[in-house]
Amino acid sequence: MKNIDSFGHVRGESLFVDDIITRHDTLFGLVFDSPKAHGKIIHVDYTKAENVAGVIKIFTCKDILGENQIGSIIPDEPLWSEKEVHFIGQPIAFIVAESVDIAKKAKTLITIEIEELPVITTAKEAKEKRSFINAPRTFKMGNTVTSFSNCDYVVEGETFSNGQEHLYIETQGCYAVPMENGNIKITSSTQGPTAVQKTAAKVLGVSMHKIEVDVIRLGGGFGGKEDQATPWAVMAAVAVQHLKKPVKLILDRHDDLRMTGKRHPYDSTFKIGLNSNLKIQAFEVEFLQNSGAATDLSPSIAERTLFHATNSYFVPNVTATIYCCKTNLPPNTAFRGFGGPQGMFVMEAAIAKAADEIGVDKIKIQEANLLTENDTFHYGQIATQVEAQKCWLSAKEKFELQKIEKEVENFNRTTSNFKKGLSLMPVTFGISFTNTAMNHARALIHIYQDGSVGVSTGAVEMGQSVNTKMLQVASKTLGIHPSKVKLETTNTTRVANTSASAASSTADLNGKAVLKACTSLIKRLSKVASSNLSVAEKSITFKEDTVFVDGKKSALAWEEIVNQAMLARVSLSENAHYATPVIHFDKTKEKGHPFAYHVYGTAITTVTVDCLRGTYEFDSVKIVHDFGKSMNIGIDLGQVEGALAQGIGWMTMEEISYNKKGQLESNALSTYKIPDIFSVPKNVEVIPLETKGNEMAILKSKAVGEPPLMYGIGAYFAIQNAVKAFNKNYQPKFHAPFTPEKVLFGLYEK
Ligand code: LUZ
Ligand code: MOS
Repeated sequence: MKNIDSFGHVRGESLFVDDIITRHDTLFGLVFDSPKAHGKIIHVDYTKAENVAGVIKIFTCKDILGENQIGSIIPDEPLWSEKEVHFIGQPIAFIVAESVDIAKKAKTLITIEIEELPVITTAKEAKEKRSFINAPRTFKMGNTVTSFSNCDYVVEGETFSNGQEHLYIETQGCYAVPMENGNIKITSSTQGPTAVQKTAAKVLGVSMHKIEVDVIRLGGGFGGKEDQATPWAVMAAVAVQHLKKPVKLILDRHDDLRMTGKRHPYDSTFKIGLNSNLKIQAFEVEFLQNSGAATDLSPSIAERTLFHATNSYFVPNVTATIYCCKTNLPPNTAFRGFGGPQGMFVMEAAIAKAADEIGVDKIKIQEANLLTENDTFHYGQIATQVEAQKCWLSAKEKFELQKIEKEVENFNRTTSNFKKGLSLMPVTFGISFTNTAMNHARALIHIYQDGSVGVSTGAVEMGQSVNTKMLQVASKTLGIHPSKVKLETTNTTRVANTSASAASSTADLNGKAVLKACTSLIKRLSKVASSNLSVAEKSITFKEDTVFVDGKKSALAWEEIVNQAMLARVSLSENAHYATPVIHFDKTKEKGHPFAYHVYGTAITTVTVDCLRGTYEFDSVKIVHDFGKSMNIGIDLGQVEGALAQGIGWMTMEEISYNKKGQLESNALSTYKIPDIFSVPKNVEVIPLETKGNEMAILKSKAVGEPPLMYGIGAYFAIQNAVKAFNKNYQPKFHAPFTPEKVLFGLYEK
């Protein structure tokens, strides 16, 4: 089945926040933000700006009737700065005017005096100055110290992975409208409708029921709208509370790039110990996460880094520590993979360095240490239904790895100005919010009396096609044609207390709730059909828009049974709640069973490096991926391809740059390069792993949003191998992204 948004998207008919037809009295907002990365606000003069014709009001912290606080995990982030600023782009005030142009003009007339304080931009610097968000955390299994002394090889090193801009096509935005009795309706481009509702209520000083949040769909989220869609919606809501007029705020691209946080850069150090049989005995790693100026989701992201510190490998002795380092950058935030990719990059670097020092192929070490059934993860979970080796071995076999290796060897022997590099990248990714309490969702289903169906869930559609999957679950469970099912907007008045659409878990959590609600409805309708047809209830099933008895089609159509239920005064609506069973985690011991299941896969990447220019092209990425029993292979393949391109972008070309003053230098698409159609691999092949699927996944179709991003890490090591093939003296830097400039330096370093 096609994504149900396909037609609307290509015809330009799909609605995003900025497409909503606005009320005639709508006002427009613009954020006034800090020009300095750290300092005390001495004075701000708004008078000239306020006098511009068409400026209605400039809001500051003084206008907040509730709390000036938007921090979700730790309350350390004001909506509008009061006395200090902590990053360039930090909101200080909110100009509301009759048009965006008027607001822009007013903004240029605001003058601000700031007494500057020292600026920290890197995690290393923050650690030296002991500038942290919270206490460090350590996950531990076995004893690395004693284990290292028994190892045949012990290798140490350090790595850096840079941040990443989300670059959703639709920038952050919202439209807030006053309703009656002081209620406010906010249409927001958020992954977390409840986060917006809760924070708006807190800042406005009203109850949550006063705030309705509606989400139609997002033009991309990637984690950038899990927490960071909230401030804009709340600003507009504060203005509505005072002005009693609708207020729209859409960030332009420059404002969005400057003011929002990104994927966290990480500085890491590792120590890995192996035996002569290439088995990894011990792994120690210290991650310095550049968290930015406020907590945001950083501690949760740090937690996922620790969970994925050993990627797809079994390591009996592990000590993994992370520091959330407070710097003067915009608060860094969720980004597809949520700290997992940063952790896995270090593990892959450690194995690559060990391979170099031992003098074996990295692939040999990887293969010798892949997870197997009943291995214990360092966080206590026992690995079951493990597909790590199966993915790896079938990738090797189906894509004829030996042949690829020969081709690369031959090419490199016979060509001098170009070199090829090859890498294998296994991925193991845990599915569930690492915070157990967040793993729940609800669905509200109405069967209308004509037999058509409306489905509301807590899932936010952001291009990942979750609505299509929800529709498939409903249509399959009710046994009716997909055209009879409509997905409603995501709205806090219909489905409350939602977790953000995140953690690759949205289809599982909300899908299970849809399944439960539809199953209850079918039970009710079966009862009606059983008395109508005078047959036993359990002989009844629903298929092909018809009631079936003992597997045979009856004359009773879906519409007819719905109508009869209506006449019999049977409820045609159902609300169901799903909470993932089994999972738990004890933070005092850092042990438990946090994930419903894991997703596995292996990617084989080959690249050709132009050794005169330092540029490169990816010949192919060949993947065996564990989809479980995919419920929609077209959509799932799309997720793999998109995630792969995004992962390759992070590892090779997307280079975020802040100067020493905390100013974003890569502040436009002319200085920040993301993969385009010319830079994605020429050939991407994905073979679904043959497997039974997992009961905890919706219809046994495994979560697919984030795991394939980490195949992109293979791109880094493929390039590294090509550079090594050209320059035997090259010392790997493990410093991502591996841009053409860095490749060129590598090719010619002595
Ligand atoms: N968001 C979150 C996530 O709040 N918790 C998670 O564990 C998570 N994992 C991946 C992506 N977003
Ligand atoms: Mo996320 S990184 O919003 O799943």
